Amino acid sequence: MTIEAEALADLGPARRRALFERDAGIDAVREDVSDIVSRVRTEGDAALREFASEFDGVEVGNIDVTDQAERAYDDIDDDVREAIETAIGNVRAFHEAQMPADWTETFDGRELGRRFRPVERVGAYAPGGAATYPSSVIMTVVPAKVAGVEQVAVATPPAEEMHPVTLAACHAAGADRVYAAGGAQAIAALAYGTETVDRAQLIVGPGNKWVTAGKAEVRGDVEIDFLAGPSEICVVADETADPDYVAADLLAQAEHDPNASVVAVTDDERTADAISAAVAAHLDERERADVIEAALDSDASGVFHARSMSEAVLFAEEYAAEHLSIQADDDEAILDRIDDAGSVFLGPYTPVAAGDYATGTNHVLPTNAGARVTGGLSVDTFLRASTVQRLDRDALADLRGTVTTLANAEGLEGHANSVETRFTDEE
Ligand code: HSO
Ligand code: ZN
Repeated sequence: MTIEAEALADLGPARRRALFERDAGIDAVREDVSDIVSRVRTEGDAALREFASEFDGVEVGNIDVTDQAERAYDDIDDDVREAIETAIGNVRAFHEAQMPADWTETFDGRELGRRFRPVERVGAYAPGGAATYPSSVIMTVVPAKVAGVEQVAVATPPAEEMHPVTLAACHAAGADRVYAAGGAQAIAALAYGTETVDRAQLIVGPGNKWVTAGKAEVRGDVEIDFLAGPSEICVVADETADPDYVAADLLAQAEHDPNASVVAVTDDERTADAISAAVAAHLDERERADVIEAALDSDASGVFHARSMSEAVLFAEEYAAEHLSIQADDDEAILDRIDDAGSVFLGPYTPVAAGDYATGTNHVLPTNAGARVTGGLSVDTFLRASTVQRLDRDALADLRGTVTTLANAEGLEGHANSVETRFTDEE
């Protein structure tokens, strides 16, 4: 198949909607997911086993597979263990650098501060099945541990034999529990608890449309990070970009999921044609060509040429990609004009795959234009901030009139009195 380059100016409203209001199939499964969640909520482990048999074709023995993780770590190939440790080291360093410090500031007898404390129990989802994601274990567990979370549980789909590298990554990253549970049923188990699965206070991690719809369903009863659905990439390129590099990056993210959305936009028509040709030329070389082809076929994917870099930049801003790759001469000037992006990859030697595994940045990022309102997973996800204050008598006297006036304006005389009573000996 070929993916023809298209002019941005020719896109109709339906196509623009498909590109800018991506739903990645989530709406279509909401009803089924709602049933799955309520079954797990009422039937616990029995429902988890039944869904494992129905959806994963696996008769699950132990749902808690924590004890397999250490063995898997010892048994995997040395080069895989080393790669896991290198990735963990880089992710840990980047997230340690983000840790906020408690602070207090005193002025005019008013002491004000903020202190950060970790959430206690976190559930992390690591996709499995069509593709397995030990790297997602690293991206969720390591930041949680850096933030100081005591109990981190990983849920990952069951299999006749659990994926050894995922299990090894759980051990290396410091997961406290590992559950063989996948899909919306795993999210429900983490949200409400079962006989085996401990209830989490916060659920994080990426997933397919079932997992993402599951997180949307339980949100409210439990905290979630954000909706991190099928992968997306937007490459902004100029005529200096190497079309083969751009095509390789599009094909890479497309192999995640038939619902992945991959776009490239350039101000140069010849570059757009060259990227399209490179995509067509290399598609068949990829092992997961069938998944890639489905993603490329979607109305939410495409290669576009704009009449100017400004038009290309506007497109990228509106698209609000999970991954924004800028392969252009003046990449920083382009980046200066784009606010909405989950994670940004600058220059020809920064493929998104480098951040997926090893630069140290987090790969759990908002999709479906969530980047308009939130960033990706970070230590902040796992911390809550309390504010702290102390006033001396003079400082309260300074605020006395303000508080009393506003309290009375709200008809809350008791609030006013709680201040006034501290000054009665003066009158
Ligand atoms: N690109 C995915 C993360 C991933 N890639 C995991 C490879 N493995 C979502 O950011
Ligand atoms: Zn990826």
